[in-house]
Amino acid sequence: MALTKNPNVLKWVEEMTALTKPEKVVWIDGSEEQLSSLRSEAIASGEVLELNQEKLPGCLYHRTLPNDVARVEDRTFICSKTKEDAGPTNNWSDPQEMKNKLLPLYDGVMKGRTMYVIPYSMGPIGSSLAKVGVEVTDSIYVVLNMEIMTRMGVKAFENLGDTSNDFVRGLHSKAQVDPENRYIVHFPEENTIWSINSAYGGNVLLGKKCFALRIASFQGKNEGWMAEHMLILGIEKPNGETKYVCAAFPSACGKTNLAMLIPPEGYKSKGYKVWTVGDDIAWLKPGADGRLYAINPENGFFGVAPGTNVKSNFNALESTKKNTIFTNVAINNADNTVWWEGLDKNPPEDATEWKGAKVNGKEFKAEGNNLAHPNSRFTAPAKNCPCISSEFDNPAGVPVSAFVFGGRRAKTAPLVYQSFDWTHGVFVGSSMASETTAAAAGAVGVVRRDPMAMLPFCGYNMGDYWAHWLEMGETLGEKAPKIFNVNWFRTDDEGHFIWPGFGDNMRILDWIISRCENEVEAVETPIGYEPKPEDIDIDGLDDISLDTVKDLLSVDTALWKEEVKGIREFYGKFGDKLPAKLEEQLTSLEKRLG
Ligand code: GTP
Ligand code: SPV
Ligand code: MN
Repeated sequence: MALTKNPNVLKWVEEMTALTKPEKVVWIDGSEEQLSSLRSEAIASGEVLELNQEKLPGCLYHRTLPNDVARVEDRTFICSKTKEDAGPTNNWSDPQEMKNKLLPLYDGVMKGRTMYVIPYSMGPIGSSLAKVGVEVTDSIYVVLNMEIMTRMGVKAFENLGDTSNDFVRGLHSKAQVDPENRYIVHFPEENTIWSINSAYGGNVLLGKKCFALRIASFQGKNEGWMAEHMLILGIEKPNGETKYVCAAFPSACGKTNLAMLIPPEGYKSKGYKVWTVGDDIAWLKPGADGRLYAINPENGFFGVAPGTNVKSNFNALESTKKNTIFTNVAINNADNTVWWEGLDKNPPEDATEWKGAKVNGKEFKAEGNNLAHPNSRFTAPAKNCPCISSEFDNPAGVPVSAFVFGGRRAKTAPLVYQSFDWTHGVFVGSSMASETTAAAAGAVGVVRRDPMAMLPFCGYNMGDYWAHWLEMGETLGEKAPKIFNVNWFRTDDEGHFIWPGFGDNMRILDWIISRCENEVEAVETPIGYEPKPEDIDIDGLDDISLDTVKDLLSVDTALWKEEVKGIREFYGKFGDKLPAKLEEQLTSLEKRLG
């Protein structure tokens, strides 16, 4: 039975039903009763497996097809009216042409299947920053994930009201999971997303990257706010004050880890605490006091499993102990629990690897194979997280003191630096680069420009996006967050990471907060303000000396001159969409480098 009287929703769901021709339509109300029966149905059909219910209560396992394990950037489209509106960094197709291509694929695709109608809110119900979406899908796995990742069910319709047309329409069908006909398509002017032939998270949980970044970034430009690929964390100081930081790192470059970090002993004993508001996406809007406020539109974590362990990310691991869905990790058959690379040093002997083959895990690994896919993930409720912020559900969001950009750079970028001002900070974000990871299909480890970590997620022309950032700076004026850049991934000559990272990144956050409070001086370099090496607290770090810090902060002029060339080439793609202020910033950087 329909859960709303809203005629706009009803009309659209009717259209989608007529198109996909499901045997049955089920409206998802969000009740435990309905969810529990869907879980049983998915377990009975083998779509998900039930894990050890004593050790992992409420936890499920899911395996996707080997050809469907990550986002597919080459099959992701922004179908704005004109190619120029999508810009040089997005795949574009004329909206009508794309529809003509996809309509035959959707025609009757749900015959014999059930169509689930999922109402959901991105952001706390009742928040003026929150927005409603409706996703129709033929996958129970999607329903169960959306339950964790969003505020799902009839309460979202109550928030929408009986007449509003302000909701994002998401159509998903796994169809035949055919990679040749896989499309992830956005129509920003129509608040519409069409996804077909995939069952992997980022391609099918349409509230996440598709809505909360690609569609929302476009809405934000038009409505005076921002949707960013950023974690949100609070640093509580010994005096009880909490300062909020948002950080944008590309996929699989450390957002979840930083968002949940546990401070080193020295900081803990002084009384520092870190609280998680979000680990992937931030929606930001100026508040009544003129400062920028952030909400996390999500309600759970879709986190990278490999590398997560008690030491690297205790809080993420704790979050996955109940009511979590694991996708493409390995199963330890001895006790029907999960395992992934980096969980511990003991791969299970009796294992099922991520593709489903039973193997001797120790031998399998000795032969150089991965038991879990490098982009295997957990979907965990935010409320499971031991360090979840008390502000997580605050409809007003949290005031942001600093923005931090960062990526994986073996050499060029130093451990940390601060931009000279907002405009220079926008330049720093716009010229970010990082090595690619397993989060998207394609080569791993290739350095590419990834402005603001939004290259795969900006729903309109990136030149206009930078202009929007510059305008936001003008609106916020003196109250704008300070902008920084970090790099946890500098390597030595043997390719080992020099900086210990993880919890020790607190030492860098400390400097960042101190700069925001004008509590510490900095050194002016050609690329920005850097810490005096002695201002980075390395107390308790065995392998890091003052000289290592100096080395991590060094700026290699020759490399940076190459960097300038790379940025100029990248900027060249944008033609007259490139804001003049960014061009000026590049010229000034070149001059400063001499
Ligand atoms: P998405 O969910 O794809 O957006 O990724 P993310 O940015 O949240 O990345 P995540 O925190 O899951 O980290 C991805 C990988 O980076 C994991 O394998 C981590 O172990 C590794 N990593 C995270 N933080 C650090 C760090 O400070 N130093 C080093 N060397 N590795 C890190
Ligand atoms: C990312 O790739 O940045 C993710 C995972 O956070 S996905 O939901 O697949 O986009
Ligand atoms: Mn992400």
